[in-house]
Amino acid sequence: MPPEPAPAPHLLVERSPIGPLRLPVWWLRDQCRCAACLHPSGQRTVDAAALRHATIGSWELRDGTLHVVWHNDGHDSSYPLDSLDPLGAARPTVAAPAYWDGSLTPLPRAEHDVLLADPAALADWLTAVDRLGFAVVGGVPVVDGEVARFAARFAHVRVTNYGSYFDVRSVVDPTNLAYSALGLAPHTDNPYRDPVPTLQLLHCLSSTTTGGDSSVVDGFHAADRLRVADPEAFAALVAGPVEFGYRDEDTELVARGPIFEIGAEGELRAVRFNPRSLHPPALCTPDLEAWYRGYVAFAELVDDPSMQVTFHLEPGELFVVDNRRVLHGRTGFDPTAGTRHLQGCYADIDGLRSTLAVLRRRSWA
Ligand code: NM2
Ligand code: OGA
Ligand code: ZN
Ligand code: ZN
Repeated sequence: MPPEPAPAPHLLVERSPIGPLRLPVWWLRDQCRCAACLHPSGQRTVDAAALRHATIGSWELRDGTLHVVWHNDGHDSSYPLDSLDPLGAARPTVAAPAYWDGSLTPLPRAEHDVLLADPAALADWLTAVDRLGFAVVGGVPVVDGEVARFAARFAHVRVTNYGSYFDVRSVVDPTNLAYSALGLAPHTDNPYRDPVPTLQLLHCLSSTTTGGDSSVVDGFHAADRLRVADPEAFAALVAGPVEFGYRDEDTELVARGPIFEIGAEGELRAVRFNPRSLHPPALCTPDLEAWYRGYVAFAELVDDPSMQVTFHLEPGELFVVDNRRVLHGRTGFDPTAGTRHLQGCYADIDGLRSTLAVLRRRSWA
């Protein structure tokens, strides 16, 4: 007997109100949203491995809906044509981030008690974090651990080797330069971690000394300026990856990644920039000279005051950064002239976006 012909991999609907359609059979079976295929939770129950057996028994187009009876298991599916979305129109597009520099005014800022009392104000503030990659809060209680409590109101705190939150002040024999009085050039935190925390918060508990001014820089804007000025150096920083590490008595972290991480559509997804924890690339690294040209030029760009938004955190003030995009730094301070005590914590931006989406669902935004 001759072998059975393989079933057609697609269904051709030559004449439909929305034009001719070529529908891959496995895709079509996967689109079914009947009560058996879509659990009341909203999660799909379609078994991916079983798609292999899907073959169409019969189909018809009636009242703007495609009806299919499946040959393999007798399942019935109905697809309103407008749900088939041939142009992909229903897919949400991600808004391109709005780049900023040191001229940004006013600063994205809100008062703590307003954020807690008014969901619309919280939605606006979270939107600023999402679009600009940073925002400030005033009037935060000057209480130990408040930074993590505040973060937990809109995201999930990321516990690390530094704890669920950590003190940032000058100590004798610091294990991390953040715990000294030295200035810190703009950087992203924890590139030696995989995955890198996507949010960082820093909350000021006391500040009576001189210096210790904070700055934030739009790393995507600076990277884009480098791309225009020196495409070859930019490409070397994309190609990476390079190694970052951190070690102390009971921690040893190493992770690899490029300085500039690029998404599927060529968009910037993340910047990793932290000279303190970089392991300089090996001599055999391809394009090493272009890499260093880009690395130094990027450091100059983010050090340029015209790119920086600068402020002095007072007790009760806090800022949050998107740690994949916005670099933060501080000027040095005099630890003998007074105190400077911040507390910080890490959290993740997926939780922030979820909170924002739920607020929008309830039309607070
Ligand atoms: N601290 C403040 O990524 C870094 O190593 C920056 C992080 C120690 C948690 C400092
Ligand atoms: C940090 C950091 C800045 C500051 O803790 O990661 O960069 O203002 N601190 O102390
Ligand atoms: Zn179904
Ligand atoms: Zn830092």
